[in-house]
This record gives sequence, structure tokens and C-alpha cells, in this order.
Amino acid sequence: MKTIAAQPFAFPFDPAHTALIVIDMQRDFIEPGGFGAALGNDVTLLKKIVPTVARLIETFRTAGLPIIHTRECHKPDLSDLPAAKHRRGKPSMRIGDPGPMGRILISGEPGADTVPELAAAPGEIVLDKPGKGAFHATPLGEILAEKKITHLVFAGVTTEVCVQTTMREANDRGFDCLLAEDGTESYFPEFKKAALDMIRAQGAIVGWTATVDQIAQALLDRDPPARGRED
Ligand code: TIU
Repeated sequence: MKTIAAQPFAFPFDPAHTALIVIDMQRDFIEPGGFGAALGNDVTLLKKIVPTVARLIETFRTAGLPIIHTRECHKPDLSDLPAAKHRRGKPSMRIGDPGPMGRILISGEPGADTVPELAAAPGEIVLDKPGKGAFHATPLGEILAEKKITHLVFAGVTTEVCVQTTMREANDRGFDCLLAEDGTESYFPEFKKAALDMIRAQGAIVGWTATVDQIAQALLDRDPPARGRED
């Protein structure tokens, strides 16, 4: 067993049964002209975590542990898109409409793909999901059972929507869950803070949180990378 220095207290885990899930780091949420922008959001906040998430992915690659990348998207014929989700909000473009990165949130279109900096490496799992939670209408549960995974580390966007929904799904399925604080972001800073607070409140009622440095230190048994001078 190893331990990550985490909040609200240390997170014990066995690397042999631990996987990383990177949620929806897609162009449609992170780049201008996609679904996130169509909903009226400023997407620049999300772009800032790309290097941190890249470092977390690299840490799991170095440690030789499983990595699963999810993408929120729908079939081109929209057969997996509930009418309620299609109708929701007052977006400037709806799911399936043509946009500058192809049809919004549709599988196979450029916008639905992961940002190039975080592209999956050979052997890593890429899971398309029609819901906010990654367990809904996907084989994620079976994949994790087959790999004998009991502990999950999460990163991705957005903190209070797809990341938190998936963490709650995982928590109810018996997984111990830890969220990378600086590897997740929201269009609303106050929602990110609230989500982190509510996840780790009441003795980790949903899970733990830690920084990417703290996760790397535990997984690689070495000190975090040296920082540049701050003065
Ligand atoms: N709108 C928003 O904050 N998020 C989503 O629609 N999907 C994900 O979080 N991936």
C-alpha cells in the first residue's frame, strides 16, 4: 500500500488496483467555437489546466498504471441523445448542429476529440459517453472490474458537472476516489471550490482531493519537480 498526502486525510491505495480517469478534456469544452462556448461560457479558464493534466497522465504512464480517457459525445444520428438534453438551455448552437469544429458534441467530429496535448497513447482506453457520468450507458464498470480496479484518480472538466457526477457514480459503486485539485476546472471558479469542498466534507463523503505534485510524489516515490523562483 502507498499513501497520497490528501484532504481531508491521507488516501491509502494499492497501485496495482488504481487507475486514472481523465474526464472530457475535449476541444468542444476547451476551445472557442465548441459546446462549452455555445452555452455562453468563457473557455479560457479550462485551457490553463492542460499542462497539469498532461503531467498527471505522464505520471501514470511512468508508473505503468491504467489510463482511461472519456469523451462526452453522441452518435451522428443522435439516437443516444435524450430530447431533454437536446432541448436544455438556450445555447447558440445545439448538440448536433454544425460548428467551426464540426457538429457539436458528435462522435468522430474534430470538436469531440481530446485536445491534442492530451491524446491517448496506444493501449489507453478512450470511452465515449452520452451522459455526464462516465458509468451511464458505457462499459466502464465492466472495464474496471476486469482490471480489478478499486481506487480511482480523477482529472478533467468540468469539476461540478461531468467530473463530480462520475465521482459520485464511482463512490456509489464502491470505489475509493481522489480528485486532482489542479487537474480539474470549471467555467465557474466558485463552483469548482464548492465541488472540492463538498467532495471531501464529512470525512470524504464522496472522496479525497490532492494536488498533481502530491499524487506524483506517492506514485513515483520522488520529490515534486523543482519550481522556478517565484520572486
Ligand atoms: N457544461 C459543463 O459544465 N459541462 C458539461 O456539459 N460536460 C462536462 O462537464 N464534461
